[in-house]
Amino acid sequence: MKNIFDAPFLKEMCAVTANMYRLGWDERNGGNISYMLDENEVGEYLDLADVIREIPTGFEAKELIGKIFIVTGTGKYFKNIENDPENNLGIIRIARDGVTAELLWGWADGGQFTSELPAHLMSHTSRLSVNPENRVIMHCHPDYTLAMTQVHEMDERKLTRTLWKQMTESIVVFPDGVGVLPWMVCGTNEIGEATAEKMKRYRLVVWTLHGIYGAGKDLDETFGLIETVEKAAIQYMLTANLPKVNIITDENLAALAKRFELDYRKDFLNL
Ligand code: 2HA
Ligand code: ZN
Repeated sequence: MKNIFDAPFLKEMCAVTANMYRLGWDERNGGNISYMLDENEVGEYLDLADVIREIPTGFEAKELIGKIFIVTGTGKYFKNIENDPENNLGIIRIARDGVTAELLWGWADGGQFTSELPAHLMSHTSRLSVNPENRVIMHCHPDYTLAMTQVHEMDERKLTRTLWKQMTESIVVFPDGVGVLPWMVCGTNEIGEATAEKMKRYRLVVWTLHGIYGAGKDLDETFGLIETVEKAAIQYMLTANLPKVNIITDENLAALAKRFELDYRKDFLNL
């Protein structure tokens, strides 16, 4: 059996969470990630028959039975993952009953998965139904995206248009736009269901006055989506109070869509 601390997926989780912490996206215990792993790859590092603990998830995830995820822990700090992954991360498999998580590794101090596990597992199910390649759900609290939810109308069409118009790359990176949820209590099945519903159409969902959810095929892609929204939000917050001299028009956006052959939300443009 290979050493789990050498596993590329574990190293990637350590690197991405350290990076997110340093960007200020994950203060204290803020943020959470779940990353679906390949069973054969995990089998090189762990005995898949050795279940350390069984933890109820509080809801049924039928479509994910047998799937294995590496997940951040509840109450754990992104700041600490890189130096102590075994207490701050866990590897779980959704058991045959669909409502139990089997702990295969991690949370050595008795911890468990993020309180947002319902939002994550429901979002995985949604994304897999539209893209079988999806493996990552990532949640964090980036400053400017969060600030924008205080001052910008939280309407999907209006928010997406504003983000697209902040910089040329926006529509290229998220042509599908951003979904929006109103303020809701977090850590509940309700916000999980609402997020997952949005995830059928969007890879990005902004939670008003809370943060953002991203979905993608790997950690890099998902991080890149959130990073691009945050960059556009920075542009907006730096310039919202200033008279605009130069702007990206709807015609400019349509020209970008043509050049990059984007499958984009045409109904979000006024043409
Ligand atoms: O994990 O970010 O939404 C802490 C949170 C809850
Ligand atoms: Zn949060």
